[in-house]
Amino acid sequence: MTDRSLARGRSLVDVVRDAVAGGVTCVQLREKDCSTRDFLHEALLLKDILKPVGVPLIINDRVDIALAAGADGVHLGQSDMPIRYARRLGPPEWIIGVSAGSVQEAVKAEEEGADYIGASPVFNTPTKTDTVQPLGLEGLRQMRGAVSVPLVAIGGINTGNLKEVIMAGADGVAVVSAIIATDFPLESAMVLGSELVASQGTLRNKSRGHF
Ligand code: TZP
Ligand code: MG
Repeated sequence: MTDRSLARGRSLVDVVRDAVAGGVTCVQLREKDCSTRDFLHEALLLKDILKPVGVPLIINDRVDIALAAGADGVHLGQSDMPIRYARRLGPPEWIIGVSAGSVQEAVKAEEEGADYIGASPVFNTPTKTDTVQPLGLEGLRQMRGAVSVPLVAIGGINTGNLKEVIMAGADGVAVVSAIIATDFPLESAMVLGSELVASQGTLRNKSRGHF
């Protein structure tokens, strides 16, 4: 997930290129303070670098921008367009994700056909302060038990807590500051990626009863 204000003057294209070189598998363009025209422009720039390498581009909040830019999908919050209307507008293959801050919201999003759920926020984070009460690991575990679509954990995730987030049932993580606000986004993405793979390995061994 992007946030220009944390990119320390570097262009989003540069940071995203580095993040992808470091192993990021999906990019969500998140713009809160820019015009529609600038948002679209940024989406088109990112699409140009992501399409050739097969990394999906998801647009946060805005179905219109996602459509206009030919993005791979849209991420909807609880006050954005309801998923069935977004489905009606977008191509059938669109990836539509929904943020859920509670088990009820997650169950509803799954029933409505979300392709993945953003478990949001897992921890408190200075990157987004207008959030509901964080789920914590226990809330994430409960959400995991209630839905079967992929759960992407969001909010305050870094190399120090990624493992426990995966152990609590997240299929993946979405980060802003842990990549974009660092000195070396490429290396940060690599470290997060290897931590993710290692955590998934631990989880597999655990579920096979190896320890
Ligand atoms: N939604 C819930 S928390 C959050 C969003 C977009 C921000 C996550 O940012 P960070 O820096 O990874 O905590
Ligand atoms: Mg939103």
